[in-house]
Amino acid sequence: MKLYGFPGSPNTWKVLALAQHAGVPIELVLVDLTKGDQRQPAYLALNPTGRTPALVDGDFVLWESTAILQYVA
Ligand SMILES: N[C@@H](CCC(=O)N[C@@H](CS)C(=O)NCC(=O)O)C(=O)O
Repeated sequence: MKLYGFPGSPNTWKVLALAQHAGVPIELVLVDLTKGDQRQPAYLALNPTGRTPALVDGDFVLWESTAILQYVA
């Protein structure tokens, strides 16, 4: 699984915290909010809201951090 997010964001951090606590391996892919990466077409194709985080698990894409928490759990 890959988590597209920004480490300084609580919505990214809480997913990483749960994954670490639960022993679920997740690779963080940096979406640099300070550089506007969240508004680039490649990211908007994953998450049209332009907000982080977004989870990618194979062909499955999920956004909204609370939904991602439930999926990881
Ligand atoms: N309801 C969304 C909120 C996501 C959100 O607001 N993310 C912020 C970072 S904590 C963001 O990406 N902000 C960048 C922007 O709005 O341009 C969730 O829980 O995932």
